[in-house]
Amino acid sequence: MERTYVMVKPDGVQRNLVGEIISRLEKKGLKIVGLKMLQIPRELAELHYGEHKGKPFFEPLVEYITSSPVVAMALEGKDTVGTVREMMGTTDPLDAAQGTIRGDFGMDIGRNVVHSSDSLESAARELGLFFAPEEIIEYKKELDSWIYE
Ligand code: IDP
Ligand code: MG
Repeated sequence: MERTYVMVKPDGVQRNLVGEIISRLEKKGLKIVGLKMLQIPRELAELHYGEHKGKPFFEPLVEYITSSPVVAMALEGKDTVGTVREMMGTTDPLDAAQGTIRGDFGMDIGRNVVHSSDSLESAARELGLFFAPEEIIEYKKELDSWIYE
């Protein structure tokens, strides 16, 4: 089992896409093990997107992600990092396949609705940035045995 960090970005929240996005992930069979809304402080945004510091889109990206609340999630399941990346689609929504979240709901690379970790290492790092250990809850669901053999 893997855990990944997923976030509905400010545009997703403003455009009433929180339920739709959580619903897709939930229906796939991913288990929500952490969930909250927050307004990201600048320092946290700069840490989260640290790998992009110095790039031309860094400053607008930090402005965007701190402009309005986000919904942060920890999701658990088999091969979860890769699965959610596929469900999310490529960075530019205009290139993203139809049927993916970005492909279905986005029009601009600077407003691409959702974030998810790109590797197990970034997942661990990002989950650590956004959730305190006690905010991630390990629990059993009756449905587990209907989702995994
Ligand atoms: P990802 O979100 O698909 O992992 P990254 O390359 O890690 O894509 O970029 C992080 C975020 O930075 C993107 O989701 C997008 O919001 C923003 N971004 C990336 N490239 C550009 C760009 O060329 N112009 C504007 N924003 C960008
Ligand atoms: Mg990325």
